[in-house]
Amino acid sequence: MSSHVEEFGLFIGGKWVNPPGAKRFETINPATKEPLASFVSATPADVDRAIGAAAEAFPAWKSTPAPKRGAVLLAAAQKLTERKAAVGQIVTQEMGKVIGEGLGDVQESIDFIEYMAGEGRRLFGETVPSELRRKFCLTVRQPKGVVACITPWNFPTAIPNWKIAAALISGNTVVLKPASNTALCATEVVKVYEAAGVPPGVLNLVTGSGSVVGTALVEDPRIRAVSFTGGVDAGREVYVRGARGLKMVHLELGGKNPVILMEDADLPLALEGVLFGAFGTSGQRCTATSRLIVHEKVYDTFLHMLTERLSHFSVGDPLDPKTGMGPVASADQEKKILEYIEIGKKEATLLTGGTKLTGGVYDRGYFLAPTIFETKHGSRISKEEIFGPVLSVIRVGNYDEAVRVANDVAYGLSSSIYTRDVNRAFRAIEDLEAGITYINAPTIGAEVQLPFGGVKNTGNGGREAGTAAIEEFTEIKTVFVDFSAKLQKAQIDTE
Ligand code: UN1
Repeated sequence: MSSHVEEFGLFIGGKWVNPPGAKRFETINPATKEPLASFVSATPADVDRAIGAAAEAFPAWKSTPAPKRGAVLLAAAQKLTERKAAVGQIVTQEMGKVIGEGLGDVQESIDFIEYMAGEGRRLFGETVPSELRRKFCLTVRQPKGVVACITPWNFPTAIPNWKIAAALISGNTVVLKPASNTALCATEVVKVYEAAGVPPGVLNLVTGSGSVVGTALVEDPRIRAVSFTGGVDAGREVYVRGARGLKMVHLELGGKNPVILMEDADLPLALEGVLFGAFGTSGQRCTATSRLIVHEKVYDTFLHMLTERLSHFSVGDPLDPKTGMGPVASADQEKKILEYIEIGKKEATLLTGGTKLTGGVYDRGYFLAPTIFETKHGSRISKEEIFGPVLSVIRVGNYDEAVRVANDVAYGLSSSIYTRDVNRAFRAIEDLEAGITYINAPTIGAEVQLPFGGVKNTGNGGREAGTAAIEEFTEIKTVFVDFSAKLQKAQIDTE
C-alpha cells in the first residue's frame, strides 16, 4: 500500500480521530487506478464510540428549535456552494462520473440541504377536530434519536446529503457509514457540516466495511432507524438485522428501469433521452435506463439511429468536459458488468459494444464500451440489475404488451414512456408499476423536492427526498388537550 496519499480519520464527537494502530484502506481513481486518499477501517469499538457521541449530543440537538437547526443546514449549503467546483472534481476523481455529473452530484446535495433548511420552519403536524367539546387534538413531529445512514458510491455526495440533511432537520443525530470506495467524498461532505457549525456528536463519520461497520451500526440498540441505499442482497441483510431490534429500516435498492418507445414518439428526442438514461453515470444509477421497449413500427429505424449515434459517443477522461461517459467505478463493478456481458452474448444478440476498452488512457482505468443487446423479454440481462452501461432492447407489438414487459421484473423504481398521445401517457402513469414515471424524458434526473423511491424489490415502501424525507426521520406524537375541566370519555360520552 502506498504511503504518499493524505490520511483521514473518523469523525467522532466533533473531532477527527485516528485510532492508534488502526488498519487503513485507500480509495483510487477509477480512470487511472491512482490512489487518492487513505481511511480508517473502523472497528466495532470505534462504531460504539461514534454511537455514544451521537447519543450524548441528541438531547441538546433535539431541543434546538428546528428553525435554528435549519440555519445550520443553510450554512452547510453555503459552504458546499463555495466548494462546489472542488468537491465536484473529487466526485469525478473518486467515482468516475463525468465532470458535468460530478458537479451535478454536488448541486443535488446543495439543493436538498437548502430545501431541508426551509423545512425547519415547517415540519408540519396536523390539527384534527375532536369528537368531544372543549378538546383540542393535534400531532407534532419528534426526532427518532440516533440514526444510521449507510450510503452507496454512485451518488457519493448527494445520497449522504439526502439522508443527513433530512435526519438533522428533524432533530436526530447521525452516524454516517459511506461506501468504502468513495470515502473521500463522504469526508468532504462531513467537513462541510463541521465548517457550518454542526455541534459535536450531531454528525459522526465511520469508514470501513459493511460487514464490520454496517453490522455493528444496525445491531446497536441505541440506533433507532437505519436509512440504507445500496444493493438488494445487502439491503435484505440490513432489514433482517434491523427487524430483530424492531428498528425502522428504510431501504432504497435496485432498479431495472424501462423506457417505452411508442410508434408516435418523437424519435430524435427519445434518442437523446435513451443515451443519457442508459449511459449517463456509466449506467450506474438506480434509476438508469436499462431496458428499452420499442414498438415494432419504429424498431428498425430507432435501433439504426441508436447504433449510429453510439459509434461516435466519446468514452474517456471524465474530467474532460467533452467526454460522454467515464470509467465504471471500480474493479468489482467492471468484473460484474463483464460477467453480465458474457451472459448476454450467450442469450441475446450484441448490437454494439460488449468489450473492455483498451489502448491509451483506457489501459489505465476501468473503461467499458457502451453496450446494447437486442433480446427477448425474459432473458437474464432483460430482468436482472446490471448497474453498468448495458442496455437491453426489446421489441413489442403494442402498448399493452409494452406495459406487460415493463412490469414483469422484480423491481419498480423508475419508468418512462415516449409518446405524443396524451391519453396513452396518462394510462402509462396508471399502469406502470414504479415509484417514478417520466413522460417524454428518460428514467433518470429526479428532483429533490419530490419523493424518491420505488415499489416491489426496490424498497420496503418508504420514500426519500421531498417532504417524504421528513416522514422517514420523525415520529409522530398525537396530542389531546382537554380544556373542559371535567373527565370526558371518548366513545363513551356519546350525546
Ligand atoms: C440513485 O441512482 O440512487 O434521479 C439516485 C436520478 C438522481 C438520483 C439517482 N437524481 O437519477
